[in-house]
Amino acid sequence: MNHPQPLSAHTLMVRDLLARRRPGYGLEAPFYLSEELFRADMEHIFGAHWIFVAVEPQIAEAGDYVTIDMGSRSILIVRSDDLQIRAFHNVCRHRGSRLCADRQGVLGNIVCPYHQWSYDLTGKLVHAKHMPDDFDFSDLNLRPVHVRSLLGLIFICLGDAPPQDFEQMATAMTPYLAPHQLQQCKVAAQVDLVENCNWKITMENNRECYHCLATHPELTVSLYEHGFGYKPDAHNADKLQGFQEILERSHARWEAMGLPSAEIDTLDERVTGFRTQRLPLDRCGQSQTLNTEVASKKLLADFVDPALGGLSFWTQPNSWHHFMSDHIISFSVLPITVGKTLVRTTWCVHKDAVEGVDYSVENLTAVWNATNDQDRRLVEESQIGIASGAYEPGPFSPFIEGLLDKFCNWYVQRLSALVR
Ligand code: 3BY
Ligand code: FES
Ligand code: FE
Repeated sequence: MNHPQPLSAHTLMVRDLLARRRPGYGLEAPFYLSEELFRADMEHIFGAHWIFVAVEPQIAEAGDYVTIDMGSRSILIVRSDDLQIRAFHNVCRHRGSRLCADRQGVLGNIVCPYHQWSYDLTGKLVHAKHMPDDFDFSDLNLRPVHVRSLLGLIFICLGDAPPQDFEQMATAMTPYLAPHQLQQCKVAAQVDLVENCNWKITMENNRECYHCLATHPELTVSLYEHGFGYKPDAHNADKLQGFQEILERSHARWEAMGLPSAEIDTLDERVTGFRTQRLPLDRCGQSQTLNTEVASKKLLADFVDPALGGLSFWTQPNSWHHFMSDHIISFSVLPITVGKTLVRTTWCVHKDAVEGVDYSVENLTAVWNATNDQDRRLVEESQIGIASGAYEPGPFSPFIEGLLDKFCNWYVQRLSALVR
């Protein structure tokens, strides 16, 4: 007969913290500071969910690869000769060397730098010198990682049994994303920013615009103040009504053009929680640029109207994206250590857009480079305050921090389901 194992002190501590979380309030300090919680996050959140890591234009051709680091993990993502996208643990089956140290490049075979064991792009071990004649290569293929592309957005799952509801997200999102044709784009710029904070502080900051007006002068040129998940209160009802009218008019226009625009929100209802909505942009309404006009004259796909607002797509636990008429911007948040987080921002334009003619990288990246840097300062100050010992979780605004609450709800639910 199986006797249940007693729970370890660590598991009890995590379960106690999860059980104590007050909905509508922030998380307690150990969630941002404790090595044990970080291990739980890496095992149960980043080790078991669909994680957004890259876009297909980064690996457009056979042999192209990128490597992704999450905590101590390193993952190799390649496009094989049959043009499939494949992902593997970036670890040699001989004595464990990391295979590819670079962030991106082109490969014929995957050759280990240590003793040159070689794997083809399907992960099959094809060459190992000085091994016995009857050596069985077939046991020693690279360990695969689950990988899915949602119309060019690449997600991986390190768990053995990936959440099945990725399919539901893909089905719901396909009509929204398909018109922008990310797979026909090229990467115009990619910037890595390391933030000295826990990854959840980075994500929480993304899930509210309470801070936007005071912090983001460049972004709020194009972003409507009331466009980010506000609920009416006594002070903003009029302005919100005004935004609602703009939203309805814009949605009617875009839907008539075959561009789905209505909100879908499953952020704290699904394992693979996500949210989308096409949001009008202010002024010229074209793009998240300093003058709100398109950054690339060569529009995406077959678009002729530059004023398509921004289709936003947010996924749990680690990404957000804005699809506009002229470019697509994607953000992937990847934990490095408990107090260090990578924010990788990727700007894509039409693959035929010519730098210096159709767009400049400086203009394309100006708003979000500035915004990311402003956010970096906010999240680093939060980490410092939370680490000071005086922090206690405070209440969220029920009017403008609803999506932040959903992020925390999702996180607490998922960890509670998996920490045993
Ligand atoms: O880009 C986003 O998803 C939002 C918009 C404003 C706050 N946050 C950065
Ligand atoms: Fe890779 Fe030896 S560790 S070939
Ligand atoms: Fe911000």
